[in-house]
Amino acid sequence: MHREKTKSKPKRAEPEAPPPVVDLRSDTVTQPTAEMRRAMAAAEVGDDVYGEDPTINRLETRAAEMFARDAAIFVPSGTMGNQIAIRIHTQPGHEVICEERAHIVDYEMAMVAAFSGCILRTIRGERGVLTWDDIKARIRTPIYYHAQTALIVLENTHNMAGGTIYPQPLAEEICERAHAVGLRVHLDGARIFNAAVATGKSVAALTRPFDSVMFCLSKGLCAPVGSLLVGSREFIDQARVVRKALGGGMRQAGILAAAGMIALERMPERLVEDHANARFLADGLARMRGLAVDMKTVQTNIVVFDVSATGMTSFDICGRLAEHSVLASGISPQQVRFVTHRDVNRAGCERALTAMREVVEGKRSAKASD
Ligand code: TLP
Repeated sequence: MHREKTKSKPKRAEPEAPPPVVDLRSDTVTQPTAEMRRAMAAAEVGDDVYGEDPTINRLETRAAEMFARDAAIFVPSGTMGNQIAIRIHTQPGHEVICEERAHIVDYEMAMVAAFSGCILRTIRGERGVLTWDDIKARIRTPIYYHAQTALIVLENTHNMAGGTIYPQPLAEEICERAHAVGLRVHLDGARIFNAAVATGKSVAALTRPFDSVMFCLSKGLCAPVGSLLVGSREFIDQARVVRKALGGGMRQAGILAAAGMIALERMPERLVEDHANARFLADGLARMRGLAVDMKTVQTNIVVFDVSATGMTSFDICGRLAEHSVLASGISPQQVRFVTHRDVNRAGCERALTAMREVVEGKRSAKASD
């Protein structure tokens, strides 16, 4: 019997593998390093609520030493660290002064009100920086029917202003003058190691005049979880109570501290690479029509730029970038933020620029053919 030859099926082209994602949304997306994962697996642990976790104890001692303070406490997040500090430095009914775009204003919900019973008095500072004169003008007079100013919170580096570094003489002056009139000053130093690497100053020198400092291990330093609060022994003793009240007592947390220890000892030095990549991105973006970058703000690992002249919102742009496997954040309808970190190398930055060029130029050619 004659059998019809079965036709061989035409080969279907293999679908192309999508390019790896370039994630510039934040340095919080960094993965723990292989060394961190090994240290986590081998960590010696105990119950930290009993003060018996040796790895947590080592991390806290080392952090206090690096910041030249009496003591430190490990907290699950930067947000919890800031809120614990605000609670300790204030009483319900007080005012807290900070810059208008501070993390405690925009990204910690209304916790200053809900948890500490205070209101925020915000002031716009050029590139996120307030001077003593800006602050002095907003301190409440000591009349009993005014909410009294109790605390000033500064942010170094200033995230939403574009990763700007607080000029040290201004920080020193603010702390000195604030202390002279009985106010305390807390530093949100989530990215203080970026400031230290960029200025060549130690974190101890940058933070010396502040009453308390919060810094994060989980951003450019690549630890999976955790921040520390540093300050006087009395402040840290109080912080331990408030942390527990918030449900932040974390038992065998040495697993996290083991990664944190590597973050603290080994990761700061490589932040220079992130800073160079941020510069590279900013230079490329500044050359694209419709994008405006204030190059003076590009001091560390963050690039915030204005997209209004493209005719698109930041959210449209981020959506289109995502189609090119490049992720970024729209931080206001007009502004996009790129944050560089260990998991995006120079080639990734080049891809981000190519994608941005296509998004911006694509929009222009679509307009031209309208
Ligand atoms: N910042 C995050 C977001 O919450 C915006 C980011 O992607 O940059 N202080 C500053 C200055 C921060 O930038 C952040 C996180 C925090 C505090 C809070 O830290 P976590 O996220 O650990 O609560």
